[in-house]
Amino acid sequence: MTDLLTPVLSAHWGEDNSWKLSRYEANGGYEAARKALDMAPADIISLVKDANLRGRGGAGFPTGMKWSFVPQDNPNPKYLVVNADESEPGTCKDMPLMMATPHTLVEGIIIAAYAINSHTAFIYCRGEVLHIIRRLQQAVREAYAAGYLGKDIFGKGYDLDIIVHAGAGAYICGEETALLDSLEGRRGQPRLRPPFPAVAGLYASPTVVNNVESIASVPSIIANGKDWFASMGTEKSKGFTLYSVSGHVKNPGQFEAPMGITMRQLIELAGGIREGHELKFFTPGGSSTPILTAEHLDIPLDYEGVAGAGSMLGTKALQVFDDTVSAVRTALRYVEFYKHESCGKCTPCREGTWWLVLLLMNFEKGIATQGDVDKLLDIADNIGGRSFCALADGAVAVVTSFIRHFRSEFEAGTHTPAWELFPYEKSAVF
Ligand code: L3W
Repeated sequence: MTDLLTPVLSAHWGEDNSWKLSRYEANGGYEAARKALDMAPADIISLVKDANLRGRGGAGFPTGMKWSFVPQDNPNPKYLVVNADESEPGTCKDMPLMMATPHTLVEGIIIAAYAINSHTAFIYCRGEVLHIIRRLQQAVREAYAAGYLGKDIFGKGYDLDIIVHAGAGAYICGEETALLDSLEGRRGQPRLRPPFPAVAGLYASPTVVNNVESIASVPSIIANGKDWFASMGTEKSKGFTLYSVSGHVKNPGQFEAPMGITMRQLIELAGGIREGHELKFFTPGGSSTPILTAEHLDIPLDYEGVAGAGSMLGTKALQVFDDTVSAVRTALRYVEFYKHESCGKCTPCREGTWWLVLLLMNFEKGIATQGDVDKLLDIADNIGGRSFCALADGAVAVVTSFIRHFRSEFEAGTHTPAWELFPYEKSAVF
């Protein structure tokens, strides 16, 4: 099974002092950045476009295309912002990457910032992960000391500063426009798009927001070429990627493999489902993606295959749940998360997630009534697509997909209220 793995980003994670500049350079680090600074920015963008690198933060938007949206005739400074606010439940790929080989990210930032003509880049990281923030700061300090950041990088006449910024720990700040508001010092709440950040982002200037893994993948594309990258993966989803497998498998962890590997293969790589149990359901990409079940074990985990199965690839965070798990309780636990993390800016999300939790608690307690399943679906229908950002859609995906696959479990937790069985008692109750 291990021949399915394609370690590129994770190739050196196990080495001593893998986070240090000296170790990174011993493994060929910063060669790609040197090469890139000899290229024309437009050629770098074309290369990344041709490699067909798609954003690894959840949406799969083509990275090179995003870079090409930056209007170079805009007189404002251009910014690169790395979204390191990894918070999607089950997602734990960017954190180990930044902990083990932070220089991969720094090198990717140099290349990406140069390509979009930016001289200031930010890494926006969750505030709680102090160890990661310190590791990033250490790597940035090392890069400055070596002349790889600051003025006249590698003596090639290009200047770049990187600022590591700690957020305060809010899921919503992983949404790119809320992240930008937070970075500007305001409460992190989503902005209306358009305008997209590429046109008017940080301080209303052209800004590219990319996920950690997307940026960290760039040096290997510069070093090995577009054909190498495009030789991995499926027709429309190219390259390697980090899958986070957690839950009821024997060996949970990060698995770096081509786009399009199947869930069955990933579960085998993770040692299989724990002894004596069977798969009940899994999330293909964190909790914001509709759950799938055993019948979906052989779909390719790429943007198209997962979409065809009625879900999304999202952050490639595969949470595996076996037959000991209650569908109702899991749905409640997930939706409680969205209710807690809702920024409150828009009504469908603020009120809707509250109502979803209230109803799901009744199912969990066994006091839901006949018709509450449809009420749940009706509330979900009134939230979906009506909120400011995708947070509420994540809560909707939980509810609708759990009911689609496990409606009978929800119905088993309902009862017919006494006043419907005995109309006389209704007047007694009210
Ligand atoms: C310029 C246009 N730029 C789109 C850019 C846009 C963004 C990127 C993707 O949500 C998903 C979400 C989560 N001109 C553009 C344009 N762009 N059209 O392309 O945009 P979009 O709207 O498709 O997605 P998004 O808002 O970035 C990401 C899902 O990922 N997810 C991940 C969650 C992860 C976290 C975390 O760990 N912090 O929150 C999981 O499934 O639900 O659907 O850059 O500007 N015409």
